Amino acid sequence: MAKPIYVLNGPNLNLLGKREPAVYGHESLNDVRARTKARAKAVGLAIEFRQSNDEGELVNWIQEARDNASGIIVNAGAYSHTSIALLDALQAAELPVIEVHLSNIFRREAYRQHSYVSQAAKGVICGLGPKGYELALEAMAETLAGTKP
Ligand code: CA2
Repeated sequence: MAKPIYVLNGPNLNLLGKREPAVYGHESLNDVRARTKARAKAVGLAIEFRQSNDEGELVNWIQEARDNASGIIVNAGAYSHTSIALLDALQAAELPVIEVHLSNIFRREAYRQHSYVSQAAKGVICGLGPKGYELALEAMAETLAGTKP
């Protein structure tokens, strides 16, 4: 059995659908999990979908992914803009990484317009809401199948 794709979500993403719908939409993180899982199944992949508000826990999960996953899709939330620890862990994982953001970080505050995570990512999807997770799954499937350089 192929190893799953780790889909890792950072701080405050557990609040999705509960506040700030104008920025993040109406879907809960559980809704996002369901659509991501369905898309994964459609492209022949399995996912391990997790969320943590704790930077160290995210680092531990990325280290775990090195042995147990075939790729990482990550929305590191605000840690994207601050965390060299997450960047180091992602680079050490030596796995394909795709970064996702629900909002278009380039239309927002200047402090959201740089992501450390991006330096470890094969690609970045932002501004497309929960659909971005599905697109990341498709891109990951193509990457793992070797059909995309
Ligand atoms: O657009 C994204 O996906 C973000 O990663 C979301 C983060 C934000 O810090 C990043 O700059 C961009 C925030 C996570 C969600 O925060 C919420 C706060 C209140 C209500 C709902 C979600």
